[in-house]
Amino acid sequence: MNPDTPLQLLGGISAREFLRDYWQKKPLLIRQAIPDFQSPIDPDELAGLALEEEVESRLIIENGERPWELRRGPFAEDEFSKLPETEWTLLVQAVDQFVPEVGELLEHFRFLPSWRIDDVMISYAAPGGSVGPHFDNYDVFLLQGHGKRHWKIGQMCDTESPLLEHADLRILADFQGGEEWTLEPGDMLYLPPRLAHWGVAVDDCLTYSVGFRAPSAAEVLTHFTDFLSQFMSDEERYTDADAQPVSDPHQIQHDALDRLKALLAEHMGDERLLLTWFGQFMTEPRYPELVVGPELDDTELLDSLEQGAVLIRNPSARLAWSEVDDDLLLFASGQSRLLPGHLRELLKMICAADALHFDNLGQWLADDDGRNLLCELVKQGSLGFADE
Ligand SMILES: [Mn+2]
Repeated sequence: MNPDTPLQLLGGISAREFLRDYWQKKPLLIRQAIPDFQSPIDPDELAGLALEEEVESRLIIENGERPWELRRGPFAEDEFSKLPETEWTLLVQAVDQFVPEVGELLEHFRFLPSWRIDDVMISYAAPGGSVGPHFDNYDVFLLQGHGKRHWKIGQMCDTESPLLEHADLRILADFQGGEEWTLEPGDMLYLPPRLAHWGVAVDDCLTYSVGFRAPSAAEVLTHFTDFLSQFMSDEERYTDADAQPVSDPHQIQHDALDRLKALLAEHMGDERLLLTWFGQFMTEPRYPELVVGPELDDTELLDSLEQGAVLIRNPSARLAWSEVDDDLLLFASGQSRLLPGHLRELLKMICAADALHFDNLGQWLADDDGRNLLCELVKQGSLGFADE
């Protein structure tokens, strides 16, 4: 993709301009980001998903049993019929994993790394429905799917920003409204992290939130050091073979800190392990129980493909790749695999994985490493056979 091509999705600016001027910096309203957008899912289908055990859903009722009542799914069918006429919202997470047409929307966002994308949450709101003024720690693109929603943006927030007292929701006690817009189907609003926003349904409305993910600094440190510690022996310790006589035995001298810093730097600076950890961490699936595959061997895989089977990425799987020296690393749903450099084009195909079949896999099926990799990914559940 040429980063300088003007994109309709971004209101006619290029990916390069968007990243330079807006990404993580300031909001952008895009009228008709997806012209004539027809929501691939309707409110009834969304409510249907919220009945399912494996789907994460929430209901927020502004004037429920208490203000901003939160209920968690899965819901029973009759729960929806008992709701008031107005001022409630149903939120369903990761709809992209359950409805392929919703997953396809993510194709529009290929100018950003796929491992930064979290999920497509869809919310349905009755007239007047909202989840209150709030801020998120993530970037989000809010695409209007059906009906109209009125958005107000406010101030930049942080952990000090006062919130209403609520056990589960982070609703701002103080919203300093700025610009506001009414979004219609196909319109989209980009919001950077920590910008206060408040969207209220004008009529029955569906809003798609394409959410991004970024690990917190605390997560990076705790998870990476946990990962590193698996490779360390108990014998490797703080050492001070260079110690000098001390004048006061109770004082911790700064040379001790220097030795600690050297020990930390040696391990934290291991780029290969950092990359391995990061790729594994960023491809961990949201729902690992949905990434499981069948027992299969090379021959069975080859037979299936010869008979016309098509492999696609499991919508619950996450894939990414990188390079180390002359080798390649494939990250698949929290696992990593070191692979020979000649598989580069296959890795790219697998990660894009719209459809892998006998014809486009061609030579790779004759390559032992390639065939073996495909087989392992099917067994792991990251790739699966498309339904006929
Ligand atoms: Mn939000």
